[in-house]
Amino acid sequence: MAFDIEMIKKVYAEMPAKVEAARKMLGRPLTLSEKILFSHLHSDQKLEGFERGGSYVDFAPDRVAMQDATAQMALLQFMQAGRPKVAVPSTVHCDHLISAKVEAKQDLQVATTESKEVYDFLASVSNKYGLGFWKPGAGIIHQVVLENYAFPGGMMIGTDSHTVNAGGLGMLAIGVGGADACDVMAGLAWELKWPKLIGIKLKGKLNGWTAPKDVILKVAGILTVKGGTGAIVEYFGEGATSMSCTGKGTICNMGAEIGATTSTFGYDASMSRYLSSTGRADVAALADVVAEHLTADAEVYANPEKYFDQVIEIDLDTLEPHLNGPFTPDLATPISKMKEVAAANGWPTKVEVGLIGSCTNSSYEDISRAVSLAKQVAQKGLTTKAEYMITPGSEQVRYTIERDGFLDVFSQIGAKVFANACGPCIGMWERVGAEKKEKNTIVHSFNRNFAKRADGNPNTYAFVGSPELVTALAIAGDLTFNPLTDTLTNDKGEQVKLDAPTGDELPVKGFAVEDAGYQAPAEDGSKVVVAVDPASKRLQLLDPFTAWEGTDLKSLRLLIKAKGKCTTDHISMAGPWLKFRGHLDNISNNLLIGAVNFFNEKTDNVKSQLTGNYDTVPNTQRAYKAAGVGTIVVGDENYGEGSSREHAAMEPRHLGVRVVLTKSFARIHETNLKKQGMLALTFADKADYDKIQEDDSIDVTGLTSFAPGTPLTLVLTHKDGSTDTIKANHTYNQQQIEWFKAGGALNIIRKQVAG
Ligand code: MIC
Ligand code: SF4
Repeated sequence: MAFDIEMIKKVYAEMPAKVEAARKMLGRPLTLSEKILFSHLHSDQKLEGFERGGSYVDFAPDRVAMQDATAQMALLQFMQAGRPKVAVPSTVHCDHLISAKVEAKQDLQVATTESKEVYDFLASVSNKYGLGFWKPGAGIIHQVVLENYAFPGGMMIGTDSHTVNAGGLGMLAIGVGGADACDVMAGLAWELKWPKLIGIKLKGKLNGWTAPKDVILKVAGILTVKGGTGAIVEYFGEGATSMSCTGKGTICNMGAEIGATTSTFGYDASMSRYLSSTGRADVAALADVVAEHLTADAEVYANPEKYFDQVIEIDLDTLEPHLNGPFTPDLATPISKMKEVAAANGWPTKVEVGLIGSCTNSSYEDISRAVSLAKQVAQKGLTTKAEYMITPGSEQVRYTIERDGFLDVFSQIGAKVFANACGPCIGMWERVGAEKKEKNTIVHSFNRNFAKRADGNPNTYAFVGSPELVTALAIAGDLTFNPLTDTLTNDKGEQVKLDAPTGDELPVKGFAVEDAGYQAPAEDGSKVVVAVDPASKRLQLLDPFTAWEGTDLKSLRLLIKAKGKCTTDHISMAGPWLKFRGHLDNISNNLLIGAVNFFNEKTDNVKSQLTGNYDTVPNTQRAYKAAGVGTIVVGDENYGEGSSREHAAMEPRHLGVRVVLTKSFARIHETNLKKQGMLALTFADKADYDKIQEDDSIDVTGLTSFAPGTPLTLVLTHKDGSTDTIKANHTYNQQQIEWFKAGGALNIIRKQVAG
């Protein structure tokens, strides 16, 4: 039986009336996204025709999921909220802190020793406050959620940007910072700007070498890393219904890479099959009853232009396998063009390592299709040229693929199987030789490929592809190998072609697992003690941030003007820093160390206006803090793209940065800054970015009359005494302005829950 089945029953029982009320109010057919949004309005939220991209709306999500690297901060905040138990079903998943070094068993053992303190903390908080706990080794959050918790028509939030993966099962699943999760677990409303809607019609059917991954790689190429910002992407058409549920998950997962709020698909037979196969026939039966509400009204898909803000059509019959990269997930190259494009750009074409798995692509179908290629190595007298590595997404998948003999086939091509965890995808890869910083190429089926992400080497060129293509390229050892047309030389000197991959959508013998790694919370957690050692290097209880002083901000110093791409990886790096995710002061030592200083093009090297000398960003900022001098960070477009990690907002807050002023923000990061009581502003005129100089002293005025929709004024005083006055826009609503005034949203929650 499924977890929390009573909650699912309630959602379905209330859905028809809520959908009907919204349809009547709008007087038109509804998209699936709208049906889910309208049926999850918070009880205090009035039903109205919300403005897409404009209205802030209060929602009541059905559940919350958190992974260990973000759960620590989310739960440290929740502990301050003063509630005895979480208000909605919530889970914690231990997946980000396990390094990939030797192989699964050994690596897991090392992690459970090294991170014992953190795991014990998460387990005891979960036990006390009623959260489900998934132990290290159980799997990656999004895969475990898809296998156990996601349900068609539901709404969930998760403290990880790839929470969107659950759209594969027809949910609206949205990535948020820990403070948002904390609100929902504390029983408060969750606020989101009513999204715009992008419809993607999938014509035709996937065939041959083309996989679901190629759909999203293509979409990323079209929309770019910013193109989905503020929007929900809804997929439909014959290509959607003919695709597996887990394939849909892959597409939704990587929707994070185009900045989309989330992505989703209407309920169909593939979802019903997946639910039944993962032990949730009960959920499928319930969904069948309300099936008409779990997809858009027929008129919507017949005339999508009328109902979506943007419509894109992709023909799966002719879609080619793609490789996206290097260094950004939206640089899409069809495999047939790779020879030319790689040569023109000087990309290294020898593939050193192929990696499959991660939360994005580790379904049974993915693995079985990759196996069909691995089998051909022996059959056709080939050898695998590159190293090959697998990170299964869950223990259930791992156990099942082992039972079905897939791991044996992989081991014949020399594959390494790492723990069911994020591993190389998040820089927890102890890759031999990475410290030499050699220029090299890897291909993987993960979702992100920002510089240094996988192995810390800035000269690793990482390309994202389907598990099938990654496997073929690992066999060939060549980035430009096009398996559709090219041949390989075998041990007899013959030219052989790889046959197109084949596989099973779901295990014919069903899924199996011995210990899935789940730990239920205590019925009564009131006696459970959560201990945090004050001397700990990894955990630190939070102190509330101070409230706004009630005046304009005067004489802020420029900490850094970041140039170009500045993702959350640049602001708060992962990899070796993950171990400090529960200790705000210690992790603050990585503040912006990856950002490029506009004035000298260097990373982690900025001028201190206190001394005139250059130093690291954290040192410089700590000196400002000690001197009681507020600072400002300036950024370029889509600042804070990537992860949901709120550390990227809490670190600057903790160290005394007051304002982040950019050309534009990524959604989650902007909210995280607001939640922590920071000022997140954008240039009213983007060209004003050029007016910011290295020695500027900056005043922010208009704060005493800070109001929604009214821009603020910034006065830049340059070194030579001249000044520039510029306008800065913001998207704060009244509630968010209160957060700013209180010094952070948590200061308000604490009062609300107590009162
Ligand atoms: C990621 O893929 O970057 C992460 C690590 O999963 C992050 C969360 C984190 O920083 O902890 C995400 O995508 O939100
Ligand atoms: Fe883990 Fe990578 Fe998925 Fe993030 S994208 S949850 S790091 S596997």
